[in-house]
Amino acid sequence: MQRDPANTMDTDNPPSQRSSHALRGDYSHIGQDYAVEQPFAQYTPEEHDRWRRLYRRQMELMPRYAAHEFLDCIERLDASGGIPDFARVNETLRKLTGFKIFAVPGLIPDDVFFDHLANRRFPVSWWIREESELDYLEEPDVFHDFFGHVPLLAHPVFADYMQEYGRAGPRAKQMNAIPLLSRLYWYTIEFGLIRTKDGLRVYGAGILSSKGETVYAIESEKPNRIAFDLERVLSTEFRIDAYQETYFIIDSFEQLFHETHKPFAPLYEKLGDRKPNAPGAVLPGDDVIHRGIGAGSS
Ligand code: HBI
Ligand code: FE
Repeated sequence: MQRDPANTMDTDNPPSQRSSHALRGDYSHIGQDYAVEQPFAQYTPEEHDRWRRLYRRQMELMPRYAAHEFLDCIERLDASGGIPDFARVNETLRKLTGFKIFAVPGLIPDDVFFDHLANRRFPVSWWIREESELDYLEEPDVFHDFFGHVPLLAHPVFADYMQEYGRAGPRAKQMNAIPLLSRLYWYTIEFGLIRTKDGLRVYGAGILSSKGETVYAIESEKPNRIAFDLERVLSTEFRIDAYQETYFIIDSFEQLFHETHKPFAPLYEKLGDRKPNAPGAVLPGDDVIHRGIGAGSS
C-alpha cells in the first residue's frame, strides 16, 4: 500500500528542504530532476535475495490475477535474478515504447513527477524494503516501483496513457486540481482492474506489488467494483492506509488513453468545490459490477 504522494508532497517545499523524517530516502544528492545514480554495485547479496523472494512470490500469483498485458511485458524485462540494473532495462524499454526509468530516493514533487511522465521518464525508488517490511511498507521502494509500474511501460498503449497523464499535470496545477488528477492516477495506474475474457484482472501497480491486495482486489466480497467513469473517479477520495474500498474497472488500455483526451478543465470546474465521494460510496449512476459488503459499502 503506498502513501498518496499527492497528499504528502508539498510541491512548494520539495523533499530536499523537508525535515528528514518526512520522507525516507536520501535527498541530499539529487539533481534538478530529483534523479540520482542507481547504486547498483552497492546492493548486498541479502538485498538481491530479498528481491528474488518478493519477485517469485508475486509471480506465483500473476498468471491467475494479472492483466495479460502485464504478464507479456514482465517476461521481457528479465528481472527475476535480482534487483534489476536500470540501465540494462532501459535498453529494452527504449526499443518498445521509448520510456526510460531512472533512480530517485523516493517520492518527488507532483510537478516534477508529471513532467517526467510527459517526457516518457518514470522515477523508480532505488532502495529495497527491509525484511520486516516484506508485506507492507508505506513508501514506494524498488519492488513496488519496478515490479508494479515498470512492466506496463513496455506496453505501447499504456505508455501513451502514462505520457498523456503527465501532460495533464500543468493544467491541473494551474487550476488547483492536482488532488483530483491524483485520484485518476490512484484508481487506474495504482489500483486499476481490467475486464477480460477470463474475468477481472489486475493492472494497478499498488495491487500487483502487494501479495495480499492482489488476491483481495479480485476475490474479496468486501470492496465495490464499479465500471470506470472519468468524472466519478476524479470526484472520489481514496484510502492510503488500507486496501481500497472501491476498485474501478476498465475494458481496455485504449479506453484509458482516450479518457485522457477529454477536456479535464470543465470537470475540474464542475467538481472543484463539490464535496468528494467517500471511498466506499455507491452512487445511483454507477454501473456496479459488484456491490461490496465491506465497511465502506453504503
Ligand atoms: N513520486 N517517486 C514518485 N513516485 C510516484 O508515483 C509519485 C511521486 N510523486 C507524486 C506522485 N506520484 C503523484 O503526483 C501521483 O500519485 C499523482
Ligand atoms: Fe506507485
